[in-house]
Amino acid sequence: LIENALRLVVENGCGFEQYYQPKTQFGEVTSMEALIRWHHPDLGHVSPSAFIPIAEDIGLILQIDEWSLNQACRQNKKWQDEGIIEVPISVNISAKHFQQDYLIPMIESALLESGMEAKYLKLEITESVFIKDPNRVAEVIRQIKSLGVLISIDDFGKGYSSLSQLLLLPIDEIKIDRQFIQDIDQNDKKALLVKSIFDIANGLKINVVSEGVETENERALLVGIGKGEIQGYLYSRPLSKEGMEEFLCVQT
Ligand code: G
Ligand code: G
Ligand code: MN
Ligand code: NA
Repeated sequence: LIENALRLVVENGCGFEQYYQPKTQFGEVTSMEALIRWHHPDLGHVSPSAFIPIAEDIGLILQIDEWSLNQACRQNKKWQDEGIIEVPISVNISAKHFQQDYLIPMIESALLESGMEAKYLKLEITESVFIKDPNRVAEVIRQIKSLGVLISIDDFGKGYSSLSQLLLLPIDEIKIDRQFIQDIDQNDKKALLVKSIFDIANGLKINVVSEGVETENERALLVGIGKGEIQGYLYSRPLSKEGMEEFLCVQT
């Protein structure tokens, strides 16, 4: 059922919506993450954690991510042109793209079509991309970097995690997985682990994002640990375009 509904949405090119979650540093919005939303007339809201894996299995993920990428670049450029905000936007990209030849042309086309400068685009990839053919992945990452686009490692520490990736690849950012952030103020082991991640990343000049920050105590502890961005419900849930514009209005 979801499969057929997804096929229809992808074919018709509508039915998805993009939400945006701010990332902040010292309370200021420093970037944002684009997150896809799907509302189906009969199925209701279908979570991306449910439909993205299906889309990956049935070969629709390339088109979905292409939609997300184009939409994010277009919207971010529009916000820049309107003088609303000028920050990088992050787009989640499935590991599947690294087994195809379409990723680079897809990025080039999104930048060209939107007119957004490459330095405002960040791609979030998970560690799982490195499982298959790490050499090829490294080469694709270098090609992305040569376009001037930034690379972020999402859900850092969650799965197949290796510091050697950080040392060998031109990574711009890591996003520490929510499991390490949750209740960090009450867990000395988490705090110690996260502190050591910050130390290495700061030393390598890699940006650190703490994901899933929900409480003031978590935020305060993280700010004490090191320099980085905060993302989570404490500041804001993912917002619609209109919601984000309202949020930014209140902020400034
Ligand atoms: O907001 P949350 O429920 O929004 O997101 C759930 C999962 O879906 C996250 O792992 C997120 O990275 C992923 N996701 C959200 N939007 C996209 C997208 O456009 N493409 C891909 N590949 N994954 C996405
Ligand atoms: O896998 P990825 O990091 O791209 O997914 C981000 C997911 O985390 C999205 O589903 C987003 O809605 C969710 N998220 C963002 N901030 C918080 C938070 O503070 N708490 C929880 N529980 N989820 C969050
Ligand atoms: Mn992400
Ligand atoms: Na994540």
